[in-house]
Amino acid sequence: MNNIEDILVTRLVETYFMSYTYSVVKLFTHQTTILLYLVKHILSGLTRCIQFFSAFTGVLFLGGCNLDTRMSTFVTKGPVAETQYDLFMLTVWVTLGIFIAVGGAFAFAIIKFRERPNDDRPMPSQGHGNPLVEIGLIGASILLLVIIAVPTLQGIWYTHDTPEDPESFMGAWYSGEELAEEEAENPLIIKVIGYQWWWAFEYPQLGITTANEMVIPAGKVVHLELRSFDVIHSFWLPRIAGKVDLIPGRTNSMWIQAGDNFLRWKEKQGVAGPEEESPALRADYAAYLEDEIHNYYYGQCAEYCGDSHARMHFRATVVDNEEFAEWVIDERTGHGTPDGKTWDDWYADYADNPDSLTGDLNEGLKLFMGRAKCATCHVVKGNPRALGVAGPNLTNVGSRMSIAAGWLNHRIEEDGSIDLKKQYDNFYKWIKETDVVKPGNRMWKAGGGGIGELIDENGDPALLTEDEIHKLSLYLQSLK
Ligand code: HEC
Ligand SMILES: [Cu+2]
Repeated sequence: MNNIEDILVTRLVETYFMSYTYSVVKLFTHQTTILLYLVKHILSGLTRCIQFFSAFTGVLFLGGCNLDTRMSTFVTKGPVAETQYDLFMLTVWVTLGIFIAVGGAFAFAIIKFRERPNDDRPMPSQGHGNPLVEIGLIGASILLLVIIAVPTLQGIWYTHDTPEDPESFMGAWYSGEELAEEEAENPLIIKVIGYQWWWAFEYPQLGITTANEMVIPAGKVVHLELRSFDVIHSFWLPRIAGKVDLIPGRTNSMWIQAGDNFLRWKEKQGVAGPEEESPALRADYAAYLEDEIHNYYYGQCAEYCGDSHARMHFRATVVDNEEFAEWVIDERTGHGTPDGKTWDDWYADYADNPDSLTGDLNEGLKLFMGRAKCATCHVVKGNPRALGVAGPNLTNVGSRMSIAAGWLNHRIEEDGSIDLKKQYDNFYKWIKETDVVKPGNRMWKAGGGGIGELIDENGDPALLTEDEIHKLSLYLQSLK
């Protein structure tokens, strides 16, 4: 029902933001055609001419309003996005030059040789096949393409080859323990796995996995390995890096960096010499990371991948080194039982005397492990029996700012905190009508395993009741 609408919206969004060369060239070719058409048809009336130009500039101004959105490719945070932005602008200038030259010649010809009333001038001489002009134009086109192609290729290699930056080596900034020795000279590695329609983020060096909201340190190189579980997806975190596809059966790689490293930042500040180093300068750099980079970034799957593609978002939380280490510990520790029993005791009660486990959270957990079958698809770190991997890892899901791969938000934009009421509503809504929130998703129907297919002892459909959903929602909120 919503699919066509989703596809349309996604396509529009994609087209709008797309920074591929061909779209730019196309845009300008179209503009030339439209402009010529308009010039031809409105020249007779000066008023219409004025209308046209005010509309044209109006459109330009409207475009200007949108540059600083949360998924803008124009407000870059870090070297990868910056390189891609520079390439985009180079392409814009080259194509703008072509547009002005071609459009100008066209407009000139149309105006100069237009038909006038009672025009009895003879037909101008018709020239054809001047070798100098033809070779010149071909040469100019080749030159322009080379001007675009060389930095494009450089940009592709730049994005692909993770730089060796000693300041980004895990050993240089990661303050948590348990770092295997050989990892000290590697950057942080994250395995990004695309699923219809959500993302898993594995941190192999740290032994943790999270979903839909990746956490990365500010100013450090992060190496990404991109894989897909099913169809082609595309990783796109506009402010930090452009798109790279996740392709079934192969691993693509790229690197990202939220903010500049010390060296690059110094160069931009115009601080002399790469060797320049002082505590005051370091403090300024730390302030730059804190004020400009430390933030919450919005990403989106950028390759049409099925029903809920438009609802396959993700987030990147950029934190400082200490916060990162704390987050890793939180993720590793996971969760205990609602009233502090050991898991062994809880499971003993659950088997022998489930009625002794009372209270909303215990009820929620019992449903999670039992009738609602949540644990068959979801991991909750700490809980030794919640080991399912068909869905997102739910460790600390109560601390995340969104669920359903970023589609249901509960982040308060002003201060970055969680709106608890909204969070509850989102969990509730998600469990109650998963299929409506994200059409086609794999939690609702999974070939006899999804929650839209729950059955009772007699084999009759038995969807979760409102009270059950309430308790499950409270339980999920407590996972933080
Ligand atoms: C058949 C496997 C399966 C079962 C059973 C299942 N889930 Fe899921 N769950 C998924 C999948 C797949 C997703 C990702 C859906 C998407 O975003 O497209 C998901 C997503 C979620 C999310 C959002 C996580 C995030 O970070 O976006 C929550 C919360 C969740 N499930 C809770 C539950 C609860 C509670 C139950 C039990 C009532 C449950 N799930 C049962 C597969 C399952
Ligand atoms: Cu996708």
